[in-house]
Amino acid sequence: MHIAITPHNASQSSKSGKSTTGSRLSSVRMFCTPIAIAVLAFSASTAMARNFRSADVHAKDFPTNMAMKYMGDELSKETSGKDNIKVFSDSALGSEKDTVEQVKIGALDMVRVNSSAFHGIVPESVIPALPFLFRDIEHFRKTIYGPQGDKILAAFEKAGFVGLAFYESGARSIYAHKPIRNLSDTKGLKIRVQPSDLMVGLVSAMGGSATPMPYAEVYTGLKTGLLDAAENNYPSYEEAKHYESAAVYSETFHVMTPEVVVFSKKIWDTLSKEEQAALRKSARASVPYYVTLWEAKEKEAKAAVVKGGAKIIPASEIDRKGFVEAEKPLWDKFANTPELKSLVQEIVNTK
Ligand code: GTR
Repeated sequence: MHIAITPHNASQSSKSGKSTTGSRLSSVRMFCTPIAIAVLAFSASTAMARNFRSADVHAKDFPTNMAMKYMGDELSKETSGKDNIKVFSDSALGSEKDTVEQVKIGALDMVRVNSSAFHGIVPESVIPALPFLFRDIEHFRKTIYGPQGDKILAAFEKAGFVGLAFYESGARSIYAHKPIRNLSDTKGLKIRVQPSDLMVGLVSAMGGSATPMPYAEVYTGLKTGLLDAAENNYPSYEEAKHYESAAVYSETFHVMTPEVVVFSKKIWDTLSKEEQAALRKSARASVPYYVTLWEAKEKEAKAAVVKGGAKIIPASEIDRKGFVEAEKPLWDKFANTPELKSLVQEIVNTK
């Protein structure tokens, strides 16, 4: 029987310098009856307060981080003040790739990243990032906050992660020093992408030269001319001040890759059933809270970049048909098993 009483961030030292966790373990060995085990496991799981550490590349007041704070408050209520969440914002713990690796090995409890950070790890995570998959935000919400999203979240488990929630991230568009209206405008441009094979493929299909790099480095990349362009939603375009050097935002709306909140499976397995249920419940509760903040943020950010001098090329001026045709082969390339294809079909068929 496995008794989970050693969460790495909740160890308490006794005066002798020996950890209480350690002395509990020796008691378990001495009184290894089912009742003793149950009592000890219970007292261990009720006694240890935990402040789960989570990472994010965005600033403290960005909707993702406000939602994590909300999730922490809910978690605290659910566990009578025992558990909470501490957010490390602004890439303080590294890039999205770095923090996902920390979560995988259990060095970090949880993370909120864009799901593109999982493209190489969880094949199902690629699906909601397929270019031009969603007809609109309603289509996205019906599926990704619905049964298809649940299936994709469940798939994180095989890779050592517990998928807790998706958050929408609007649509990503290309910004450069010039307008992007059709494929001839993207040809030859050096365009920063998130480190993901799908995103590299997406830009290559537009005739661009894809340059994967972490979010925190894009500002300098654009400023120094290492990059001609990048792609993101309005809130990130504004937050990271990319509009200072790539002042034309063309509404290509090419992907709607969601944000995802994941927990380390390694640490999850040390939690009580009650804590696991409380985490799942508080993550679910954070979604409508997030959506309200996100909707307001998208509008605010768009107004702020225009105020800051950015020019917007509206979706009505973009050759969407041309981009859709160029990107369509990526669906078969990345949804390359019968299971993945049927999940894509389910999403497409959802009205
Ligand atoms: C943002 C997303 C971040 C990060 C960033 C990027 O939209 O919220 O998590 O992935 O894009 O482009 O690196």
